[in-house]
Amino acid sequence: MAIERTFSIIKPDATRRNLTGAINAKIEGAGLRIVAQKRVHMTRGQAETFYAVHKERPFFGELVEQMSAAPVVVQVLEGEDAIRRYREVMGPTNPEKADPGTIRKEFALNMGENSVHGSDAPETAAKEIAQWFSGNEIVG
Ligand code: IDP
Ligand code: MG
Repeated sequence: MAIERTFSIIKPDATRRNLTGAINAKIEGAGLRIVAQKRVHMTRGQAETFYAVHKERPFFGELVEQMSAAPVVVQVLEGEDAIRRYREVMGPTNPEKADPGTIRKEFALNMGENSVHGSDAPETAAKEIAQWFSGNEIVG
C-alpha cells in the first residue's frame, strides 16, 4: 500500500469540549502521522466552499452554521492507506452506528455534530488539503 495523505478537521463540537488532544491520540494510535495542523475559525464562506458538494442537501445550512460557529483544527495526516484508515478510525457519519473505539463512537454528539471530518478519496483529499495548507506548511 502506498503512503497517502488525507485531510482531517477536528470540528467545533470537539474543540469546544477540549477534545483535540484525545482525538489526536486516536489518530496517532492508528499509525497516522500529523504532518500539518493549525487552529482556524472558518468563515461562513469557507465552510460553504468546503462542503459545496452537499449544498443541495437539507442539512447544508445547519452544517455551515455549525462549522463556522467556533474554531476547528485542520490537519494533514500521512500514512499507509491513510484515507481509508482514517475513515475507519473516525467511524461512520452516524455515531450510533459506529464501532467501539472509534472517534465518533466515543466523542460525537449526533449525526451533525460528529467531531471529525476525513477525506473520502484521493481527489477530495488533494483538493481539501490545498484549500487549507500551502506546501511549505506540510512537513512529513
Ligand atoms: P462524512 O463526514 O462521514 O463524510 P458526509 O455525508 O460527507 O459525512 O456529510 C458531511 C457532514 O454533514 C457530516 O459529517 C455531518 O456533520 C453532516 N451531515 C451528514 N448527514 C447529515 C444528516 O443527515 N443530518 C445532519 N447532518 C448531517
Ligand atoms: Mg464526507
